[in-house]
Amino acid sequence: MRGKLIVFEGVEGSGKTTQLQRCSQWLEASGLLLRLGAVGTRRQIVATREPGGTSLGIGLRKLLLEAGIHSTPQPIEDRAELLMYAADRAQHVEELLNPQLELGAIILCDRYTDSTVAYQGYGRGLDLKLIEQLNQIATGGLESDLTLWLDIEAEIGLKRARQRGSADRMEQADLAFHQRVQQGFAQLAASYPQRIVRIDASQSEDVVHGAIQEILSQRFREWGLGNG
Ligand code: Z5A
Repeated sequence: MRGKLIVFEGVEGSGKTTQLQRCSQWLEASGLLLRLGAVGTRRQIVATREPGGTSLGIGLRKLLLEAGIHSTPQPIEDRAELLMYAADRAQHVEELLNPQLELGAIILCDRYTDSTVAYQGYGRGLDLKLIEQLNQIATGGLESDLTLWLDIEAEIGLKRARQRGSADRMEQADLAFHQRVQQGFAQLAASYPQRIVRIDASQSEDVVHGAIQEILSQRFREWGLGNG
């Protein structure tokens, strides 16, 4: 049976990376997922991210997040940035996501198409229809099966991210930018209630992890992939 694409979304410092890692460890250890086919092979759990889920993507990620901080003095233009995220995604879908889904993997992906709507659309103010078309081209129509939106005020998320160390190019954008991004995620969650589930990410790591476990256990049962 084809696998599932589960995406973690939210503003900086919302806890996506932390929760994705915990979720991956939990899925590996829990035995929650039914085995595949008659021989009973385990489903692969694949953790990946955008930008940077392929070797091309690693190069693009470096350019996107570091340009203008250390080396090139010229800022990346907004439309150029949009196309770089799209190129990263097109490669990721073809090289990793679709082949792994065909093999039945459960993919946990740190950011996907909604980030482009939130950051380049709401944050930078680029045309939302154009972004929708570009997402369609980059993904060939591959949508997430479930998106976990870790909802937290932009200010609190940024504070967490900055406590961690030096800020990259996107983290250096002003607070108003990150608040527009946050509004973008809220708008997306309101528009796609079936696909996007909101989680209160201002709570402790353990409480957020517990909420994710509950949501995923239920979804796996609905999808016919879970035990019990
Ligand atoms: N971007 C875009 O513009 N368009 C696109 O289409 C795509 C991406 C795909 C990716 O950078 C950048 O690309 C991103 C958007 C843009 N902008 N930025 N910057 P990234 O992958 O390096 O950064 P990120 O995705 O924003 O991740 P992050 O800053 O690392 O945040 P996070 O993954 O959500 O949080 P975390 O690393 O798990 O936690 C941050 C800190 O908070 C850390 O010290 C934790 O220990 C702590 N933490 C986590 N959870 C909690 C709780 N519950 N309580 C207290 N403290 C916590």
